[in-house]
Amino acid sequence: MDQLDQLITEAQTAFSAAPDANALEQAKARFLGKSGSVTELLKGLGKLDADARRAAGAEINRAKTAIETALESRRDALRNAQLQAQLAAEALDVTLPGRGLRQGGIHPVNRTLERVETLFRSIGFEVADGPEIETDWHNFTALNTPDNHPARSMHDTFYLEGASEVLLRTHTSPVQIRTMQTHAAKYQGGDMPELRIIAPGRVYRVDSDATHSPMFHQVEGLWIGEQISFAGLKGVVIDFLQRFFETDEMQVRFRPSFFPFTEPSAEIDFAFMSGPNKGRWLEIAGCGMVHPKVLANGGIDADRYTGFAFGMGLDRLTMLRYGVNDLRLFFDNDVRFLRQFND
Ligand code: 2NM
Repeated sequence: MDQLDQLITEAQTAFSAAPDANALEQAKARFLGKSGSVTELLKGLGKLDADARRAAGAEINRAKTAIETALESRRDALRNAQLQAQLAAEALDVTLPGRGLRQGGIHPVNRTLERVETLFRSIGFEVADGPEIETDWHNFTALNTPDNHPARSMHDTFYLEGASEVLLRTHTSPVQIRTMQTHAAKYQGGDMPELRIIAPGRVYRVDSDATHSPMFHQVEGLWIGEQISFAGLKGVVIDFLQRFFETDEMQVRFRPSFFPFTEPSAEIDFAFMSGPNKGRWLEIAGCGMVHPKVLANGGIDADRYTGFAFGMGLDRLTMLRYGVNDLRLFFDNDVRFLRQFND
């Protein structure tokens, strides 16, 4: 049986020397394969008589098991080595500090919006909103805009395809109409409390150059009650402009103008009394006393209540506050531009 022990040793040596799984399988064939040493020994058993065959068979099987065990243990060792190598190659230092999340920022126009909302809320206004896709009635007719008014033309207003009475709102006034209607309906036949709202949001006009974008942002204000006057309008607007631009060193003027939805109407200009824009009149808003027909379209008793309204561009407010000279910068969304408002 020296021969068998030697065979076992030979196999163990061969398996240990196999550098990888392939070499190991080839080494295995030399001992356990179809014409391997162990198989040949088993084939030789037929020539022995029964007793000798039983004894030799047992010994050969013991050797075979020992070789198989050696094979299995080498397979394990190679698998393990391979796994260790892979783990080492894919090593990850979980104790490293994270790279951090790149933080987003508030868009400058939204900064202005938040500021405008805060300022108006502080004097008792609520923020109203409504649909950007509007009916011709809410956007024009209810606002006393004549059928032949140029603003209604397809050169100025985006109409939805195949729908002559559905359009992208050209101002946020339809929100004012809708809010008036809801408010008036709530107090039908009784005393109606004052309505004080601003309506900010996206509006759309067929227009595109350095100072006009087909989509821009507007905020409109509306104050309706029993004693609401143009004097109140001037107070609210002047106070807002001084607080928004953080200076009292400012002149404000109301220039007579015309809007279908207000009477009388005015354009509002202001001029800084110091700083780089000192003495230059800047157009900032339009305003007026809400036309009685518009109040009536909002369901409000125009014999009892009056109101003022004003509208201005949030984009323009933002340009003036931060000294931005091209409106399109707000819509390119180049982070190098936007980051400057978030440092
Ligand atoms: C402006 C200028 C003047 C305005 C009118 C109304 C409504 F719906 F109450 F009649 N809201 N906003 C208005 C008036 C808007 O924007 C330049």
